[in-house]
Amino acid sequence: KFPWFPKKIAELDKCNHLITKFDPDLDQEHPGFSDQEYRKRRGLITERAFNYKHGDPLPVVEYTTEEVATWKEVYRTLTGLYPSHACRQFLDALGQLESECLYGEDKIPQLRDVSAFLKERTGFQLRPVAGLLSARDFLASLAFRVFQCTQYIRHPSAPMHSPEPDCCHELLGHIPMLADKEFAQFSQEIGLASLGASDEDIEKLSTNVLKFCTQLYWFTVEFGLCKQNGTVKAYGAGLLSSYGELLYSLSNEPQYKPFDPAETAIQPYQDHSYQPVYFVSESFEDAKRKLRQYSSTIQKPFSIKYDPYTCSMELL
Ligand code: H2B
Ligand code: FE
Repeated sequence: KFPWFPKKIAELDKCNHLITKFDPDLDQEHPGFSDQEYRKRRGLITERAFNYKHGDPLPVVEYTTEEVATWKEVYRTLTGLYPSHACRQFLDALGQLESECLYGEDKIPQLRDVSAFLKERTGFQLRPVAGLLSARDFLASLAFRVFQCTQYIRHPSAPMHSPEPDCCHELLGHIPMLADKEFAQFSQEIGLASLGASDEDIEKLSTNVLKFCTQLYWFTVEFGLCKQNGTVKAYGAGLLSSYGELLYSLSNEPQYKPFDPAETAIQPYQDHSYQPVYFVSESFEDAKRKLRQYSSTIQKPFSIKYDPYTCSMELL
């Protein structure tokens, strides 16, 4: 027996379980915890995400002057580092987003426009989400090439760091990479591997499939590094949206390991500070090949194929 999982894209409406550990209403460490105005504003934005159903037009948020100022600061600081620190695929996509006037320091991009941009390139589309989603729900949406995006912005007192995902993290960290074909496919395949994973541990993984996929996602999509022309560059969204960790990850302080799914599965991770270890991929092609090789050894009671014509899962 395996847990329920979405078979059709519209069933992502049921994949809405939030994790509240970094919520500004509950987490005293959150920079917005004692700011009533900020929490009220967040509430307005997240309410629309809560009520969103598949097929609805993506909500348009009228950002305030203060919110745009936060974006501008983050945008300026990070774009200064990208040419030397970000991988080629990221820089290419960011260049396109800027030349199509979707990205710039003066306005926060709208999910609606960004979703259309991605759909044309890799078939990925966006869905609004109210906060940090459970790993199961988050990974399930990737299997449908749907990326769940928050729309609120971090607190103005801490523009360089956010303990939880916010629109700077999604738009600057994740979106440009999702415009790359190889990377998009890699992301979808992590999602597919997670579907219907039971909570029982598998001896071979020394953990369960869901945790395996979560760790894999963490050390690649969020904190991955890759080799390019003999140097190491960043492609993980957690790095590309954090000035401090982007610098640190490419300094000589942290430890590097070659990307290997079995290794990422057992590497403990940090969600309160910088990672002590990063995994370096040879290329996305190579990462995808290793992931496939590895996930083909995971026994599931069924095999699954995504049908892009009907946007549904075929169980074989
Ligand atoms: N939820 C949201 N809203 N954004 C994320 O980037 C995210 C998430 N990442 N839930 C997930 C968890 C990731 O850390 C893994 C799969 O647990
Ligand atoms: Fe993320």
